[in-house]
Amino acid sequence: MASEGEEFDMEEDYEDEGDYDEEGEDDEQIVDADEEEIDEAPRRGPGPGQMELPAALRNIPNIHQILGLAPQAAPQPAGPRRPRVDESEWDSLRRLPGPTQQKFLELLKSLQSRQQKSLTVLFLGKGATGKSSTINSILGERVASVSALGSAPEQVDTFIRNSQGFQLKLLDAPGLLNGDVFNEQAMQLVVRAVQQLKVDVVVYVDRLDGYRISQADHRVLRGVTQALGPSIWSQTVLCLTHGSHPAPDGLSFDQYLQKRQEALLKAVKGSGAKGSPAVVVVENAAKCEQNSTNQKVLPNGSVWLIDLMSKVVHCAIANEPYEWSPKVERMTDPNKKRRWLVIPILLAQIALKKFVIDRILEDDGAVGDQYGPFEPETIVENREVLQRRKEAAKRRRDRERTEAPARRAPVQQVLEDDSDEEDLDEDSD
Ligand SMILES: Nc1nc2c(ncn2[C@@H]2O[C@H](COP(=O)(O)OP(=O)(O)O)[C@@H](O)[C@H]2O)c(=O)[nH]1
Ligand SMILES: [Mg+2]
Repeated sequence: MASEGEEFDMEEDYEDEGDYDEEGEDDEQIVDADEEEIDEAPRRGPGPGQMELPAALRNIPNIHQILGLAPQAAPQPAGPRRPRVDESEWDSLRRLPGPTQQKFLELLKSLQSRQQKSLTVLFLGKGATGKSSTINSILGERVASVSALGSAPEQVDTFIRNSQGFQLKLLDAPGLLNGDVFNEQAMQLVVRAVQQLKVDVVVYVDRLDGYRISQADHRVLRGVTQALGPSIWSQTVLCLTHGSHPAPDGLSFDQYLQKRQEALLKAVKGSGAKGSPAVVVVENAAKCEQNSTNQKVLPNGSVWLIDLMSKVVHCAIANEPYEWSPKVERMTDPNKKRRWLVIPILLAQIALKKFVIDRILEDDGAVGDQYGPFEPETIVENREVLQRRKEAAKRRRDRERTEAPARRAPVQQVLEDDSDEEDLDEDSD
């Protein structure tokens, strides 16, 4: 068995790129997403009077003047890619083995019988774990672009397939790790996507063939919990790809899976998750074993595509759809967590000014001015005046409180107020 801290050599599995079961696929229909976009992009060739130089000459300084050619325009950087939305009838469902098709339709019907006409599933995880490949496996067509190195943080792509009045919506998110750092930018793209629709289930994708949970894994899990809220995990299915990888060190497949899922679930819990996701193992590669009805099976005989869809649908049935709310952000964003303290602190500051600082300043005015302290007798007099003013103000407030203001004649009120002022003036004299 690999020692603690060691991980599988991933290179071996990267060779599987493009090695999908395309049985019955019409190759002409399957267009790689990236190719499609490159074709649509306007081509930028040399303009009139310009000539494309051989690569060897391009770096020679002033080569265009030397050859008497118009300089070539600097290449324009490509803008960010727009999110891709691919919607069509789910014709490719017919390419899946018969029993898988039947089970899928049954599952969709069980949702429809609960008045649910769509199922939205968001695929999350680090890059190159198999999110896009798993989407392709479910749809039965190679529509999400697969890359051995994981795609650069781009966009959340949406694949919508309609079947008999039901809509399956699969959201393919960019990888959540950038080097060793949690990819905030990718997470923001995900948050923006889920702000616009209700997600029924999240499928968090990782690989079965990993032996340890790295700091980077913890960062990603914490990042997801913070961005989407701790209860997102109760409507998540943990999907482990590369399910045919041989179990190491004489372990049975089930023991191997047990170890890996325990470690991952512990890490999920450690991220602050509420609830624990169901676990499913998948094998997207064409080399995957098949049973007598051409369904792909894991080493333990499980028909994983059916297992995956069953767990996703059960998770959707068991939970209300996830709706992003700004509360999540307030709860998890350390800057916004203590916002409620703003008003109490403000009130405390006002009270401090009124009852402490103002009184000190008032007394300060009685004991001296900018030219220095007053004579002791003046201080005593000033303090007496202050005291009388306070008492008069208090008497007036008490009177105002006890007398109904509506019953008092305005003239009487004015007279009373004036008499108070006179008292004070007399006092101060
Ligand atoms: N052997 C094997 N390879 C897989 C599996 N799933 C994905 N891959 C390969 O892993 C690489 C990354 O897959 P991709 O779907 O692009 O990952 P994403 O970045 O998470 O979308 C590709 O080379 C796939 O061929 C799987 O279950 N088994
Ligand atoms: Mg991908």
